[in-house]
Parts: sequence; C-alpha cells; structure tokens
Amino acid sequence: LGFSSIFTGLNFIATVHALRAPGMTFFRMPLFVWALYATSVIQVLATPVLGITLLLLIAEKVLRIGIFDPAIGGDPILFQHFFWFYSHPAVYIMIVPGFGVISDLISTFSRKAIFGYRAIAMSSIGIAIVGFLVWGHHMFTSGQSELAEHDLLGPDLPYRDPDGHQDPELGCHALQGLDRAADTRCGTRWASCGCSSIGGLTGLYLATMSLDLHLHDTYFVVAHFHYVMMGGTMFAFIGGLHYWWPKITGRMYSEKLGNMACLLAFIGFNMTFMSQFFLGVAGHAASLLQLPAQYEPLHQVLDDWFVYVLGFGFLLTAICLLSSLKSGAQAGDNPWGGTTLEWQTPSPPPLENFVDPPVVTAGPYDRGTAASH
Ligand SMILES: [Cu+2]
Repeated sequence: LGFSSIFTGLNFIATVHALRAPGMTFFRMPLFVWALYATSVIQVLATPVLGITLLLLIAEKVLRIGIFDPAIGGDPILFQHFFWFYSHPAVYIMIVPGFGVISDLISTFSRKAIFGYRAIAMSSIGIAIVGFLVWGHHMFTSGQSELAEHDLLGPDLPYRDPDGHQDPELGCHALQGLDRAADTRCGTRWASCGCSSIGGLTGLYLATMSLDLHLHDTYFVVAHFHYVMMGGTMFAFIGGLHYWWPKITGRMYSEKLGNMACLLAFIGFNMTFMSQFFLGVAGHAASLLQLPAQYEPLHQVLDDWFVYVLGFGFLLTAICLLSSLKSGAQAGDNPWGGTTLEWQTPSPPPLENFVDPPVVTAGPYDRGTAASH
C-alpha cells in the first residue's frame, strides 16, 4: 500500500514536469493540477516514514530490541512522534486535492478566472512544506519536552495561513457565482456546501495548547476531523464527480435529483457532526465504554436521526448518477462551459485523451471570446 502511494506520487510529479502539453507552463496549470502536485510531494516524502515506523515495530517484535515498548527499554512517545510525523501531512494528502477540485468548479460555474491564482497555487505548495513541521500539535498532552512543546507549536499558527488563504478566496468566488442562480449547478453546490472552512478553523482551537488540554481526545476532535475529511474531502470529491461525470461517461444526470441529494446530505452532515462540537466542549471523551446520561439526548436526536438523512443523501446521489448511465441525455464536449483542457476533447475522451495534442496559449481560467457564454 505504501509503495502504491509513493509510486502514484512519483507518477504525478514526473507527469507534471515532463509531459505537459505544448504551451502549458507551470502557471498555466489548473489549480487542481497544482493541488495534485503538492499532494504528490507529500506522498513521496511522508509515506516512507510510515514504512520505517512499521519496520521498527517489526524489529521490536521479532528481535526484541526496545524501541517503543517501555517494558524492554523503549519509548512509546517516540511511536507517537513517528505516527504524527506521517499522519499530519497525510491529512493533507486527503484534503488538498479537494481544495483543487473546489477551485476548478468555482471558476467554471462562476464564469470567472480565479482571483489570486498564484497565491492559491503557492499556498498548496506551502501546505506541503510547512505541514511537515507541526506534528507536535497532536501531542500537547503526551508529556513531550517543554522545548518540543514550544518549538513544535511555534510554526503552527503561521502555518494556518497557507491553509486559511484558500478558503476565504474561494468563498468569495462561490458568492460571486451564487448571484447568478442559473449557473449554480449540482457540482458547485456540493463543492460550496463543503465545510472544510469549519474543519480548518476548529483546527486553530486544537492547535492552541491551553485549549487543547481540555479538548484533547474529546468529541470536539472527532467533529473537527469529520468536518475536514467528510465536509471537506468527501463533499469536494462528490462535487468533482458531478463536474466530471459527463466528461467521464458522456451522459448528463438529473440536476433536480442531484440538488435534492446535496441538500439532504448537507443538512444530515451538519446536524450530525455539529452536535459533536458541543458534546466535546462538554467533556465527552472520544471513546467511551458506556455513555453517561447527560450526553444521551444530543446523541439520540442528532447522531441517531440525522445520520440517516446523511446516508439517504448519499444513496440519492448514487441513484442520480447511476441512472444517468441509462437515461441521461448525451453530454457534448463542454456541457458546463469549462475553460481547462479536458473540455476541449469529446466526452468520453478517446484513447490518449486527445485526437490531436492540444496547444495551450492562455491561462487555465482565461475566458477568451470563444469560451465565453
Ligand atoms: Cu495535525
């Protein structure tokens, strides 16, 4: 699994460097490609650390060398360091492609070039680099040294900047786009309903040492994580699936059904996971053997009811997309009026993607006279 992750990263990096279309300079690449490039860098650098950790674990078990197990002279905190040195960047392997999807969708559906294109491209790279310096924010309660505590906290708040830079800018674009009701299609609804901002901002609370002492290992963390992974990655992924579905399959799905599914999932998701912030602040531990009575009402109303609304939203999404394979209208080459290269080839694309290799003469989101609506 590790090697597949590393080789996938290498594949994308090599492709970006060596196989760009004629005229496709780095700053003409779509933000989705920038995002995958940054993700690939993380994959190549972080995954070996997980491999090394597993090898050390094997060495400890087989050769009985004390590395992590205190009974034979090891240090369990060392295991946490290895784990989080991989796992903090690993979260970005999951969310950064989502940021890229959101950029592309919002540009297409708002009919506008991305404001701050270079800043967003560079902030993807910034996340990939600085993400390696802040793993200690998961370990404030572990009893790591005071030096580590401060050194590893120090870079954390400025590091939120590349992360935070993307959300407000994309939010503005979404709003610009939403004022043209006709342009808000399913894909962009999914993408803008994504709650990665709430996930990112609640990370600020957890990265603040004094607050984290209270919130560590509570439902607040569970909620934060779900807002990043589900509200961020998953919603963006489904948004991307709607966006590129006609390109992949050559069929259009029902806009009405898709919007209904999105609304249900959005309500279900927020009602389910928002409650966990409140439970966490009230002291609900992340894992409990028995549920104390004071947490039960919120659990029952929200987790036990709205989680089904969420599930039904996803089910409806699957029905919407899959039924289009049978009954959907034919999609043209460019049903959304997209400006990036994939919209200049038939849907579904032929073998090798293009009949003739395309020549790029403008930025990814430039709307020349030909592309404008
Ligand atoms: Cu982290």
